[in-house]
Formats: sequence, structure tokens, C-alpha cells
Amino acid sequence: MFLDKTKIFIKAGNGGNGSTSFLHTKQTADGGPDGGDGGKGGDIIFKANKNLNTLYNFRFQKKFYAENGGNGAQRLRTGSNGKDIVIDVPCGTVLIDAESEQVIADLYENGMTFVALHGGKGGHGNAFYKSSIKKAPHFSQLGEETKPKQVILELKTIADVGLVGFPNAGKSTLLSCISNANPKIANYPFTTLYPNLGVCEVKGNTFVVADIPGLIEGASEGQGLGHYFLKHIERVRLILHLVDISQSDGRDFIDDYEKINNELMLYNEELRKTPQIVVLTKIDLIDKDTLQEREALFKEKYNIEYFKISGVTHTGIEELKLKVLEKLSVIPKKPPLKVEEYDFDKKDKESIIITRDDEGAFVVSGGKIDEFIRGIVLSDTRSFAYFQTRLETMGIIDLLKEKGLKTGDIIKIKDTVFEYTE
Ligand SMILES: Nc1nc2c(ncn2[C@@H]2O[C@H](COP(=O)(O)OP(=O)(O)OP(=O)(O)O)[C@@H](O)[C@H]2O)c(=O)[nH]1
Ligand SMILES: [Mg+2]
Repeated sequence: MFLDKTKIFIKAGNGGNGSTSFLHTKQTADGGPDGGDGGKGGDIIFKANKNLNTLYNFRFQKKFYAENGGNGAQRLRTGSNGKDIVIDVPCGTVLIDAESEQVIADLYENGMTFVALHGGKGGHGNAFYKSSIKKAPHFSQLGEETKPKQVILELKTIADVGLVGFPNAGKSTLLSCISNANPKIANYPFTTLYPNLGVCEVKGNTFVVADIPGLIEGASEGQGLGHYFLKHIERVRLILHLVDISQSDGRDFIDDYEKINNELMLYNEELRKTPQIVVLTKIDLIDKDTLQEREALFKEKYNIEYFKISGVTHTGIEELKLKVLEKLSVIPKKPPLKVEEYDFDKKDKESIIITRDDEGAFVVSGGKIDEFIRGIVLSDTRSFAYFQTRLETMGIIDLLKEKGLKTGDIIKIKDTVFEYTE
């Protein structure tokens, strides 16, 4: 099973809570605040791994949660940091924000990493708040909570050479002749159901070849599987265009050649600029005269260089490999996608959302509220007083009044429920 596009859920770890604690020893009955800070939550990191060729593993696992930070504790103990999660993806995986559909990263080269989500910050313990004015702060800060996000992974294979041609043209046969790949080969169209990669070695140099199957007339409009796979040709440096000159499937080889070229152009104008080598295949199946006649026809029509091979007798394979190596040595690699500056991990610190629940209570939520509530321990009476004052000064009470708040109404903010009095 080949998988080259999928959507997954990711969530960085929450920050651990700060601790409220006071030192009590035999010598010191009240030795001051000693609550430690919470630890940082784990990050979500993507990493390009050359040993992967598909996104297949994501069929089984679609949710990734990094570990939360540990809570702070007495005696100034800091909570442990949550473990990061490193998600391995094949080279050439493009990450897209599922909500905005913006590209956020292109993991182009082996070992490249991208921190998609940062873990939440740990909250400060009460020791942090100690000052000359506030000798015994009875509050600490909650850890920062992180939000889950959805990200689309799309694989745009990074190969040096792409093999294209009608089904049955002999692409997989050629791949098996020139590389370490071992694809299925059979005498019917659509034998290969997904792109295969192989590593080819010539004179101590290596290059990666991708077999792009399923191309037929109309592929660019969604016929067959070809359109689905064309994205894997976008980044190859050199296209080998295989044409069955023996016409063993009963079609005209010139017509085949034009149709495939047409599909490539229709898919992406840029592909017009990708250098191409024409490879006439299955020459062992026709006699010398027929071959010469057809070659003459091809030369007359296009006047371009071409190669002729047989994957069965191996005629022409070595020359072709050398030619590919020679061509690749002067064709630069295609650059990674240009990714615009985009803050995928943007923390919402501004929103205030007011809704009414089934019982008519006013429910206040949003990023600004989350941030504000982090610093308040509502069980502590001094903090609760501060909380009420801040509701006024932040303008939340005014916003609620605009929505019809009056004395006796219930307000819910996170886990806190209280009655409003003017
Ligand atoms: N005689 C001869 N047969 C060949 C040659 N190349 C491929 N074939 C045969 O042609 C058939 C199709 O070859 P494949 O390599 O599977 O073709 P493909 O282009 O990968 O086809 P799809 O995977 O269906 O797109 C198989 O039966 C091969 O054995 C060749 O040079 N000579
Ligand atoms: Mg094949």
C-alpha cells in the first residue's frame, strides 16, 4: 500500500504547573515560599528520513501527543520537561496547515528537522513571586496549555530521474535492470500501482530513479492513477520517457510519445523545462528493418537524440546509464519549495469569546482568558479578589454587560463558576 497524502493530529505537551508551597522545618516554622516551577511541555518535531519512501506508517498512527511538563514541587523542585516527539517522514514531505492550507515546511533533505509545535511553558512556582513587598505569595502559575492542530503531509518524492511512459512500456523492467529495486513486472497494463524508487550505481556515482506508473491519456484530468502520481515527477531533474517502439500493445509509438508529453505539459508547465531522454524500448521484439523504419520516422519528425534498449537482452542499458550520469552531472537539483514566513504555532493570546450555555450561564473563553487564568489560584482568597478586579479592568465585565449580563446571572470561566453581583 502506497500512501503519499494524509492528515494527522499533533499536540505539543502542556507546561507543568508551578507549585505553591512553604518551607517548614524544625528551625523555620514559616521559612518562606519554596514552590518550584513547572517543566516545559514536549515539542512536536518532524524529521526527514531517507529510509522511508511512503507515508504508509501514518495509516496506523494519526495522533501524536508530546508529553506534558511535570508540575513543580516543594523545596524549589522544578517539574521535568516533557519528552519531545520526533515524527519521521520520507525526504520530500511537504507539511501543510490543514486549516489555512498554507505550506509550512518542506522536509527536503535527509536529516532536516522542523519544530512544528513548541511545548507549553511551565508555570512559575510561588518562590518566583517572592519580593520585598510580597514575602509570602500564596499563588503560583498554571502551566501553559497547548492546542491540538491538524497537519497535512504530502509526499513529493525527491528522485534524480523519473521514468514515464504508457503502462506496459517497460518502466519497471528498466528500473530493475539499472537499480537495486525489485518491482513487479508483468505483461499487462497497470502492473505497478505506486511509484517505486531504486538506487542506480554507475562508476562509483549513485542516483535515485523513480518509476512513475499509471500515466495514460487524460491523466492530467484525473484519468487513471497517473494524475495522482504526477506530483512525484515535479522534483526530478531528468525524465526518461519510455516508448514501446515494438508497438506490442497495438498502439502507434509516435502517438504514445505525443500523448504522454501532452499529459506532462497539461499537468505542469514547469515540466516542459525538465530535460528528457527518449528511450525506445522492446527493440528485441521487432526485426532490424522495422526498427530502422520506425527510427527514421522518429528522427524525421523530432530530430532529437534518443536511446534504444531492450530490458530483456540488456541491449543499450549500459550506454543509457552512462548518458544519464553525464546529463545529471550538469543539471542542478531542484530547490525545495519556497515557504513563506508563517507562524503555524501561533499562540492565541488575544481572543475573548462569550457564549451562553443551555442553562443561560455566560461562558467566557479564548486565548486571552487562558493566559490570564494561568496566574490565578482561585481557591486563594487574595487571588480571587485580584481575579475579580482584573475582570473589570480587562473590560470583560463590560463585554458581558453588552451581552445582557445582570445581577444574579452565572458566569463560567474555565472551572470557575460564580454569580455576578453589581
Ligand atoms: N521483449 C521485451 N519485453 C519487455 C521489455 N521490457 C519490458 N518487457 C515486458 O513488457 C511487459 C511490461 O513490462 P513492465 O516493466 O512491467 O512495464 P511497466 O511500464 O512497468 O508497466 P506498468 O507497471 O503496467 O505501467 C512485461 O511482460 C515485460 O517483461 C523488453 O525490452 N523486451
Ligand atoms: Mg511497472
